[in-house]
Amino acid sequence: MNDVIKLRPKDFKSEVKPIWCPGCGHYSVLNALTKAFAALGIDKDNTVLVSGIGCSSRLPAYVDSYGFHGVHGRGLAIAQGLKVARPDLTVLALGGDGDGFSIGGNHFIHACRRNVNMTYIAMDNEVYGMTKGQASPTTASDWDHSKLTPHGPGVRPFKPAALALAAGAPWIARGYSGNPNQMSRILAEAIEFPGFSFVHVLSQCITFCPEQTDWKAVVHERLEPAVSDADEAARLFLHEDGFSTGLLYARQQPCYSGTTPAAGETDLCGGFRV
Ligand SMILES: Cc1ncc(C[n+]2csc(CCOP(=O)(O)OP(=O)(O)O)c2C)c(N)n1
Repeated sequence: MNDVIKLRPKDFKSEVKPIWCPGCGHYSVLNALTKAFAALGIDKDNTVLVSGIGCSSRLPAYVDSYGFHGVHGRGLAIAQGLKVARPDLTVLALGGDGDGFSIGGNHFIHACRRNVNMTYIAMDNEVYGMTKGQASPTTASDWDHSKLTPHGPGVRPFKPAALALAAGAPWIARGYSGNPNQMSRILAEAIEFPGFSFVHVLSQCITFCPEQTDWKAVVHERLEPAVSDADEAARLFLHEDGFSTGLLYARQQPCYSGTTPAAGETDLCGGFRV
């Protein structure tokens, strides 16, 4: 008889050692994700992590599954294409706030409305960590630590969850690196959700934003059940403080699965022949 071997979280870690700074929130996302994979009994051979560029986007190298390290801001485009071409795979895209909301912002809103069955994890530290601390779309307007914006970026940060909702995302949750157990549960639910699941993670960068250690005093769990009405969710996302965690919004919507190929048209390379 063949016993099914149950993998532990550490079995999902690769042999590559993370080179993130001490105290970086991304360690916690890695731990929460491998714990979620173990809890779900994820098949490594059929799982692909796709990322762009940034400290957070290094994460696929640290996981023992398939990975695709793309170019800056393009992880979602690659991940959606992969999932549509290979619906049998578990596909996750991940990266940072600079990667996902600045250069990749257009892909983000269209991924939300397209609703391909995959998970997107945005590790938001409100700064470009890898390029040493410039402002991103979620940086506070008066954050004056960067030489490029010595008086602060001067423009209002946007709220990723509100943007995701407005663009049509069917499932929106928020995690916090200081609460890896809750994050692991959120990630497991996100992977199981049949549609585009967006996990906004507050993942501190204490190297360039040491004040983010204060997040632990303001982050709070939202205890009410997830909102399923879009109007109610809009009110929630526009007025909440951005620090409420948990599954915030969930609603079943039709998924995009690509156009059905005509008989005999399953050769993906065909489209690229000249
Ligand atoms: C086309 C392009 N523009 C700019 C860069 C430089 N670059 C590399 S990482 C990065 C920002 C990463 O910040 P974020 O996505 O917030 O991730 P973090 O490092 O904070 O985890 C930038 C601007 C690049 N690699 N490619």
